[in-house]
Amino acid sequence: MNFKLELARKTQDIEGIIEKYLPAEGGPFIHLAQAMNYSMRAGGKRIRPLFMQESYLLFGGGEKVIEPFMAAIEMIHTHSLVHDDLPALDNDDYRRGKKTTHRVYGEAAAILAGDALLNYAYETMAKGFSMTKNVEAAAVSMRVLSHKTGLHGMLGGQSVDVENDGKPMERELLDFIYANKTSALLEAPLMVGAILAGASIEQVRGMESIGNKIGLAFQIQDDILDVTSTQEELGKPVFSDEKNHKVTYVTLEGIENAREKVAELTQAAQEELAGMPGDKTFLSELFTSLIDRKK
Ligand code: GRG
Repeated sequence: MNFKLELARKTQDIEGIIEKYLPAEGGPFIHLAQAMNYSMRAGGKRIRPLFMQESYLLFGGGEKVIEPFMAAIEMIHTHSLVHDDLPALDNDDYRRGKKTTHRVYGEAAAILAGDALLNYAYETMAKGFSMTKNVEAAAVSMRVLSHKTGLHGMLGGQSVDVENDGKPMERELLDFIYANKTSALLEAPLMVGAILAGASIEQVRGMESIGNKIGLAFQIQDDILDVTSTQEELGKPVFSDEKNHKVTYVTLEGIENAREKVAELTQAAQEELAGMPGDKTFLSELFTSLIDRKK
């Protein structure tokens, strides 16, 4: 298998799936639909739907139900980016190599587009209920996604992050923030793929644990890129953590320790993945590629 070619092919397929589930641009609310679609079409690595699809395949899934769930998690993720870029939060001008949604459509429209994307994600997932023989698995998947995205996951982590902005922070608190703000949204697709494919509870928990480690590694790598990359490569401003007075893994532990931690977490995730059924070749290479990612 040529990993790069396979990744490009799978990412293109995912673009097609996402496109199918985007709202039509028409009617009195056309401006809102355009703002939603602008952020969804702005690019992005599509890692979360890819994780979901790969986990689904690992456990032998073969129905179309996975597609609305894949589109939905990218909508949830994109909503978080649109809102995170707003003046009240990071106040960023660029995301995914393009002007941020509020810079193009205005702040009010970006707030509404983020809200609408989050809501549309659940409407989209619900479409999956009529696309599977295992409706219970679809219901459990929706519950997992809403849990990992909300108070007990991404949003909870983000709120603790925002409250501690500019304050000194211990590793323990930073670990909590990363586990929720970032890992939760990488655990969720691995879990949902497994659940929809009919994996056992132990296997779903195993995928959650893998997502937790990959999520931490992903966030620490994000901290590293913020101080080592360029805006052209990253598609968003660099040194934004410094600008926002953020404590990060890099500011607490230094860049070399941060790099070692990324490698260590990825290795641990790889070992857990090796114990899962199915062909793990692509997912394993994908995890490795995330350590070396440049954006
Ligand atoms: C709802 C305001 C709000 C925030 C939720 C997830 C999050 C918290 C904010 C987004 C910004 C951020 C730093 C998230 C941490 C996770 C992370 C590194 C996201 C970027 O994900 P990529 O690299 O982005 O997969 P692309 O653009 O490739 O999809």
